[in-house]
Amino acid sequence: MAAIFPQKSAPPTKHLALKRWVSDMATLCKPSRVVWIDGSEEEKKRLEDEAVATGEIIRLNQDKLPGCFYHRTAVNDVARTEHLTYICTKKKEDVGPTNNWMSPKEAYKKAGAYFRGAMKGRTMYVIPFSMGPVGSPFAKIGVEVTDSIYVVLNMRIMTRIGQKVLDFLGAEGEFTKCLHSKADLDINKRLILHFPEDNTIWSVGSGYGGNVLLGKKCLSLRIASHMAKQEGWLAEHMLIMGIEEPNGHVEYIAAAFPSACGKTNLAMLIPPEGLKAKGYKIWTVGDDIAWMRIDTDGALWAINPEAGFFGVAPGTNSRTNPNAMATIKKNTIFTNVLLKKDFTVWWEDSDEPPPEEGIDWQGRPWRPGLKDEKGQIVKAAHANSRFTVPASQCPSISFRLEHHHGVPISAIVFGGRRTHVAPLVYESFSWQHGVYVGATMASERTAAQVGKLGEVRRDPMAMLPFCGYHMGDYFAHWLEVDKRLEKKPKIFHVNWFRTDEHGKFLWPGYGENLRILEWILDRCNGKSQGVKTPIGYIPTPESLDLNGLHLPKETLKKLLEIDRFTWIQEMESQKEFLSSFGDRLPQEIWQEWEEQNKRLQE
Ligand code: OXD
Ligand code: MN
Repeated sequence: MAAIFPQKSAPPTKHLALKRWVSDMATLCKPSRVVWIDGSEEEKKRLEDEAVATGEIIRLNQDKLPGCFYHRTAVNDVARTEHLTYICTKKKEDVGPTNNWMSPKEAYKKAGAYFRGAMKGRTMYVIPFSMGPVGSPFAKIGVEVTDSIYVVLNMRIMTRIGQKVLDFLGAEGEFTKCLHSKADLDINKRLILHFPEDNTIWSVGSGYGGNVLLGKKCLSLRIASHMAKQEGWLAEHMLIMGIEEPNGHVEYIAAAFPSACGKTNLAMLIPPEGLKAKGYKIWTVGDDIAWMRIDTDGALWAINPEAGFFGVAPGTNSRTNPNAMATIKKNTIFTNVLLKKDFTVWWEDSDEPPPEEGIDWQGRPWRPGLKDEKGQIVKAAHANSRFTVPASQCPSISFRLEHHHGVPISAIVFGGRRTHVAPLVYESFSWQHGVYVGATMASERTAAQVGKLGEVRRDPMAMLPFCGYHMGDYFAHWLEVDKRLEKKPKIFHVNWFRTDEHGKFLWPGYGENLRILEWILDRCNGKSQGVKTPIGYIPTPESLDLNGLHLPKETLKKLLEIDRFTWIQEMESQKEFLSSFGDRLPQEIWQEWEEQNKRLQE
């Protein structure tokens, strides 16, 4: 024990099962010491100094970027590796066709071999963390053990960590056991394993946020979706934002978009001039994850379980997201962006022109126009380079982020990145139809996943990589929620990414998206007009406030067009996808598909 806990004092908890688990993990990974994270400022400073000394992180220019640090991951470790991500349940059929499956026995054995002795010569940090405000009825506790200070520093930003969490956990509280080791960062020995039946996550061989900040995708989505199914709530890949109306009333929406489709930008939107003048204001509650429960008032209430943003850097600038730019001026960890000579950072499509020189995300000297051996332009920052920053620094942050009961949701918005097919916005006919709309959502692949960019994939409710159980059962769970909801949010679908015949975006996006949200909320309050189409209600041209936008009538027509021919093809592709769930696809979803198909054929 002395070798494992060479600290002055014993582990700061009375939780025997937790102490035993940490001790077992230390026996497996063989670190030289175990340090329990208390979450204090002194500890933060100590860890930063140590990680700077070893080169794990680089201290940035403290005059220009106070409290900011820089980190590079391994070149083959820059995005989530979905093909190495598994759900490990006793029965294979429980994970469905959209997840990789491994039996718990095989998974523990295989990864156990990678973890064995993996922390030799390193420190094992024990991070108690809370997803959701500590003590909130929504909150779930996890404990992550890791051999990476980068992980500790990121978890400090993304979650609530330390002694207060242990105190809340007490001697017997439930917690998710999260084990992480960088090991030797070998992609051939990388595994991201989820054991929903054991409330356990094991991640080995990676240092990329989405794979190693285990409170985020692994706990808050894959494990939590499983818990939510058992406990009757929803764990979703959704932003949450408040829209303050001219009369001061704030309405909240939750919106699901696949990774890297602008969720962070939408969540922090600044109203365009016309709507600002009307008195609209946006409050950011979350940019990635929503946990939603039906409360005693019969309405759907949501919290953002995270405390920080892990946002994509390239493309973030004062035009696309001024609030994010203001947020990341201090206390930010930048990963895989360009390091400038003056120890500040840069990325493609940022505010400043490219610097004359710098060190790129791979640690190599870089200058604008540099080409590789194949003659391709070398990017300064990786397309999935990130910033990690406390949500509290965001100028538009809602004080409700810390509210134990969260916010009431008026509308749920699903969105895809489609160049054709889906109109700018439409409203589903009912909750059941809305679940079908979410179930058949599709998008083009982005840089947040390893794979071929641009390829269209179905991504139901943006949960394809994150649903911790059979998606047929997941749709059934959404339908089940309907039965208990008394105040039902309306369900919408949006597509900001429609293009013309030259591939140019038809809709300006960003702040202008508020015009669509305004229509959505007006629909929820029975204040705006819709036209019935075979796929749902679309706005009448007059019901959208386009004041100051100068959008040609013809463009608006194209944006709202529902081309029956393309949609009939779309229905066939949906049918193929839905069939993959076999008899676990609820009949109600087939019924919605059939009725919509009929409406389109009429
Ligand atoms: C993310 C993702 O990082 O969805 O949020 O990949
Ligand atoms: Mn995400």
